[in-house]
Amino acid sequence: MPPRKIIIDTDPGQDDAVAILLALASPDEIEVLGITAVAGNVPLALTAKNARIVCELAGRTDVPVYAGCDKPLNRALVTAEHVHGKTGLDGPVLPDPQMPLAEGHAVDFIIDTLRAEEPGTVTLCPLGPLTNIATAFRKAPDIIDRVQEIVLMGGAYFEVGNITPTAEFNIYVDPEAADIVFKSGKPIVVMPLDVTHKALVTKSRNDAFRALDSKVGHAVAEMTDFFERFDKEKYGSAGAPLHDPCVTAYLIRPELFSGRHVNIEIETGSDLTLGMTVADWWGVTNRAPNALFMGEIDADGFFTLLTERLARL
Ligand SMILES: [Ca+2]
Repeated sequence: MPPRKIIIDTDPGQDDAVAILLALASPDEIEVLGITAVAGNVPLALTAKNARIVCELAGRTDVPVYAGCDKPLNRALVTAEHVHGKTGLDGPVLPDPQMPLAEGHAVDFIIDTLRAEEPGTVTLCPLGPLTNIATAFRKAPDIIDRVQEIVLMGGAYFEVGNITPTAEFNIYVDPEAADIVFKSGKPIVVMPLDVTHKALVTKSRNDAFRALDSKVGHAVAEMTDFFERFDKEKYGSAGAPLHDPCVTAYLIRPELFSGRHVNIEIETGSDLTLGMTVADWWGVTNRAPNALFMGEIDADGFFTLLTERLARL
């Protein structure tokens, strides 16, 4: 099997960084055609910079990084410095990137790539608000049919919300974009908080990153050290949830995850529940399933995979 071609759409973010590192460490399974930055955890200038910092950390300055949309489709940007720190990548001290941004807009890169590659061979991996993806779908509807699959981190059902009582951050920031993506008719795999809150970096798991005793191992350990302060205080959990790496881990070892094919609709109207992913988990409507919504993860298997792959960088 040739490696699966993907575009990573991202708002790094410490957990985005780990997701990207896992992909770049797995060339037998994953070919990263490019990385597209979007505004989310921090503003676009920082996410576009952080994506390049991560590529340089991995020694992969050949991967093009494009800057995309700097604000949601219809709304003001909401950011999450309270979780990720003011740079978005607080924790390790990493040098400013030397590699330049690729020329052109991320949305045009997504469109051009899908038009250039064989239909059904490119998977989109959104790790942030869905603004870039929705903008590409609106600007060039012909590319939707050419997408192989969308594997994204976002939403929640049993865990409900982390930025409001009922909404997960990525979907909340740009609910109109999420609505476009979930109505696209493409196969979608969703890694919601229900899964990612089970992917916790405990002390022993973080010690395993540090024990790699490499630049990448230390950087990841220091990122999760920073990241976990927020979650420990807020949820009393054992460590930081590694949200976004669930997406890239799924591409390598899908059997680590299980879920249900259900209908997902995005709340775009209510002020109270804006950005809620209304998942018909119990099949109580006749709305057609439009996503594989994950519910369980083999967390030990996930961290074993992650540590083994990060050791290759
Ligand atoms: Ca993210």
